[in-house]
Amino acid sequence: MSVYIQGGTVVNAEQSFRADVICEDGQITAVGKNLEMPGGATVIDAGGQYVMPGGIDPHTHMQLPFMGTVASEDFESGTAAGLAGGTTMIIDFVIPNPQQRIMEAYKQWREWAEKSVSDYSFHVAITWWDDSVHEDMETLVREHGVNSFKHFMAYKGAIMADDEILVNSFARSLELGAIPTVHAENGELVFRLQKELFEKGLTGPEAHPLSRPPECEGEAANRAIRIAEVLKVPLYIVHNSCRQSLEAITRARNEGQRVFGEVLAGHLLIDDSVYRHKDFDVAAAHVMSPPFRSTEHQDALWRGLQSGNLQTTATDHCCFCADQKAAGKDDFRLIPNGTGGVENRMEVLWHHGVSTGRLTMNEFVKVTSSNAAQIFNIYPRKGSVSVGADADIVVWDPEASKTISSKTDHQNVDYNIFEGMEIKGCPSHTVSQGKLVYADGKLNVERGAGRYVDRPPFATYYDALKKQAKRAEPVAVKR
Ligand code: DUC
Ligand code: ZN
Ligand code: ZN
Repeated sequence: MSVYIQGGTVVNAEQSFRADVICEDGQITAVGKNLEMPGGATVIDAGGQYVMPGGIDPHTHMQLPFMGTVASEDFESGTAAGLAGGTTMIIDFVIPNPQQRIMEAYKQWREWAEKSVSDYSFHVAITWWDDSVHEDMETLVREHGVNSFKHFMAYKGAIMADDEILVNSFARSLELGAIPTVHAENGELVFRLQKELFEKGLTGPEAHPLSRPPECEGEAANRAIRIAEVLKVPLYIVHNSCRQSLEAITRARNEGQRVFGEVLAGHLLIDDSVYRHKDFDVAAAHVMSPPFRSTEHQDALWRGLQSGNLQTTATDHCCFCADQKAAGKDDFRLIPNGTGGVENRMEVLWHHGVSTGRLTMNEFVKVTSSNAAQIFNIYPRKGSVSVGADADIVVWDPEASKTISSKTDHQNVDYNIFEGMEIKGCPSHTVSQGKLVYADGKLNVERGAGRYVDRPPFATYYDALKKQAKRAEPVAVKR
């Protein structure tokens, strides 16, 4: 099976150039001018279009059991929606229940994900601590291609990781050559504010952002950063939504600390007025954590992306339909947290990022694909249009336009947070593992075709970090 992408402009993170691209047996086998077409190849005419690495969404939650229900988008529908939007790989999350053996949860998620139509991988959440967690982390890194562990600093009474868990897990991550990641919100403060607001009679979705102010996020981001600093381990902070957490990241990076930051397409483009919408269903459809913020924060996040202090974009795709959101009709604390977007991330970022001049095309490739591949150690297998890379490619038509709507998208959720947004610049074709899976608005995917992608540990760099940590050891005074 081969695909010949003819006459386009290849856009990688580091450069753009005119070239044809040949994909054979799942890999890119040639990139150059006037290449000879392999016999029987599927031809994509990319004249006037950009040929870019398929997107990597490093933060999704397909069919997540959460807050008494299960996310409506499963691995099959969710990865298909991703392909329709040019995203050819997701990194989802295994989230064990506290006290559940993490290997058991990992196996469960692997089974659920077998029906994926595009490639995928898993971060594994550390929601509790004992010797079995310590042991299973090693098994996951050494035998199962996991190089990142996630910590929820919020969701008290459920999956929240307190400082003891953070310290144990961050230290273990360094030993194993894995990167810790955090959802940074101070769960104790959120719990208290939620209770206070509810008792004052604020029971609707308008209370959601008030219960999770930016200061709660800034505090948690800074705490995680300082813990990582003391333990000398790199850190990745997911879904930064506000100036406060960006400032904590920027400060740490300026001090030479290895801290990475992710931003969601939704946080860049949607403001907190949505929570004051008169219709409960609309307001509840936007309930996710951390919440959408005021425009002051959006401006800061764009600057973070432009300056390179935020490196990746994601969606936190975690879909719940209106009947599920209705669980919180009388109590905003019970609205299942989550919104979609895996299908729209790349097009809204192109429209609001590249077309506005905030990002160059190469920066767009970095923040939608290559940086995630590098941070999670799968580059250049993913995140690059180059010989030897996986043939995961999006052909981008800068002239195509559309209006985003849940009526026409492929996501399995009844509300699209970008509903009605008019955008210019969309994928015309998506190639996944060397097969043309999306063209002319139609998907042609195969259940189960997606592969689990192993992500190796960061051995060499971490060896140096461990030595550095050793050198810093204090010497006892002999008396
Ligand atoms: N935030 C959400 O909105 N949903 C899933 C988990 C999370 O952290
Ligand atoms: Zn989160
Ligand atoms: Zn999440």
